[in-house]
Amino acid sequence: MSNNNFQELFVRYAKNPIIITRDLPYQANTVFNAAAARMEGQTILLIRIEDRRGISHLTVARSRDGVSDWQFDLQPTFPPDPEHYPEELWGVEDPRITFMEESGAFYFTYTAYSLDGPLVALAKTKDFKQFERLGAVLLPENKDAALFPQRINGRWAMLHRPVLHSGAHIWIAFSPDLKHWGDHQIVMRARTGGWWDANKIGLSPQPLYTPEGWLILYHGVRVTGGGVIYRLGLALLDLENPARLLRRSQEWIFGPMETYEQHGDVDNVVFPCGWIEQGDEVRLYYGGADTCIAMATAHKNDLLEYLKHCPEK
Ligand code: M1P
Repeated sequence: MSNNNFQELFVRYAKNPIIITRDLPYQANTVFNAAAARMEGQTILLIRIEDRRGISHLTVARSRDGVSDWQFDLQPTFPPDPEHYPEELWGVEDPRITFMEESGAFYFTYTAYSLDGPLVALAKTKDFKQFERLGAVLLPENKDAALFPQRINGRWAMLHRPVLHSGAHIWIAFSPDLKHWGDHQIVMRARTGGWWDANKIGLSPQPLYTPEGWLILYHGVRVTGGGVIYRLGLALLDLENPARLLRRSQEWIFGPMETYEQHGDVDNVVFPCGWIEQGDEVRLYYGGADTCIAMATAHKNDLLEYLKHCPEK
């Protein structure tokens, strides 16, 4: 149960968690960090499953109502393929799906865990049955990437999170063809000192279009004597120039409070990789404590209204 009086913007689904490892059709260690999309009246989750070696793959789960009666692929849908893609040696993790209207295809970024560290890779699908890999697009150490759904001033754009000498901040890159990326710029820095999002942040799900700007949900990592705490904040980026940060929440708006978020393979983690819009409602799919998948809903207007009261930048 919630233990303070903050008016939660995201309301947890009462029957969380919606997917646990025991629901899967095959043995695994954990299920978490799912990307989400809607296709043909179904919610599709591309879920991260860590096997009992510690290596992750992605599997598709489908549901009509987006919370129950999940139909899982019976085998890993998108297993690592290190023979053809050596960067996938230690698995594929944390996808983020973006539907590209221009090509009518779903593109997804994912973390390929290479010998030289995690890097950003890209793939596409039209049906979540057949997949085309576009390969590694950003060097290690980099992850937490997602594409924008449309070209911006003629170029594709992607948010990403390299780890640098100064910390882990959110960057943007642009591309003429989704393969060659450049014009790198920093969008949002991790705060410093005692802040909840000091030193390390990362994009959570894919950016969402709103008439007021690109809506961003990001995670901030607080390192404490008892371990890390992963919490979520909001931001708004300029529609025409998404390298420009318009607003950013000062407080976290969602954090681990329930048992399934506080205890698991990694305690005190909420980690969303997907959200879906249904009218004004936004459904957020997130990993709880790196061990299960949970869902929470918010109203997009409430998120934007909240951001309006946040300081500029
Ligand atoms: O254990 C929490 C998360 O840690 C990593 O996220 P990040 O590098 O952004 O801090 C990832 O391994 C993620 O999968 C995991 O949920």
